[in-house]
Amino acid sequence: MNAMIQPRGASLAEQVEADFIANGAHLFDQRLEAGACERLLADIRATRRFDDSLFLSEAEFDADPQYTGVNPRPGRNLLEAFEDQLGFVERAPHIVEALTSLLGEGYEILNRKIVCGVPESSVPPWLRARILGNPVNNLGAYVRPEYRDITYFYGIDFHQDLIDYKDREADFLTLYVYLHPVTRADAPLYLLEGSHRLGGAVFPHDLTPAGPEAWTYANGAHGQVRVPQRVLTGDTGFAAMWHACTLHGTQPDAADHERISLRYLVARGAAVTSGIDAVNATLQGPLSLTSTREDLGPDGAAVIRQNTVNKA
Ligand SMILES: O=C(O)CCC(=O)C(=O)O
Repeated sequence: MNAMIQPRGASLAEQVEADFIANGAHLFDQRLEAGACERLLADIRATRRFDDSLFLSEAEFDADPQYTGVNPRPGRNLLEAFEDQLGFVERAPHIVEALTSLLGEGYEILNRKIVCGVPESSVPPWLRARILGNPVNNLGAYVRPEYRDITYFYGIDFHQDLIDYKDREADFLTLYVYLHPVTRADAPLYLLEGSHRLGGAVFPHDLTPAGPEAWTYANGAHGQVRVPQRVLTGDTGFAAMWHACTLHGTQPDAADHERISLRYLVARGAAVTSGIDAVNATLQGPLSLTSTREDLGPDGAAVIRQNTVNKA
């Protein structure tokens, strides 16, 4: 990422704020402790087989399709079982410094969960045929209820994390951690640098290819920008955070094994003002949306079939 040039000796806090203003994201140079990542990963992997046994049969699904309420929630979130192992993320001094700089003292974890990129070999053929071309392939609807304590993706098109927070101001960010090496084949995050500048926008987004690894992104009356695409490959313990309006997505996992990551949403808490205000003051679009998406029908099933990140 083209980090904004800072004077020599700029603190991490200054660098993080400058990166959020310029790019809508900060990639940490310092990795989280590899041993702690590996132990947590082994414990997660020991809870289930990440193969087609995760899924309902087509007949079971069709008997009672449930598209909503299928993500982890309090009381059904595997990360709760590993709470006492999360200090390597939540108390890592550089993570705390970065979060405090943007969100102020007393920041609040809104949500934390395990996210799995499911490889093609684990997705039953009937399901692959059904979801082909969908923009959001969160597979929760098709997963057996006892396994819905993790979020499973078979790719998700470019979106803002504001998508799940209608009427909420973009006063939060996403912190994302790789628990093992992630190559281009392991469903790495694709992040569009600087896309946050146009503020909140309704999903799906107006993106046109603009040369290799770049897009022209438009948000109606709020303008148009050329945004470089950054593919977040990284080693065990790689961590990044991005603004709630930064576009990002993943392609289906092309490896022969699942990709397992941690995803946190962290919001401003008691602080009245914090670095995020300085970032948000630079946006030229809305800070909140009354409606965030138009890809779903009333039952939560996809009605728009298009996918941009898969063409990246
Ligand atoms: O992990 C993934 O494949 C996608 C994660 C993501 O974009 C999200 O949860 O917002």
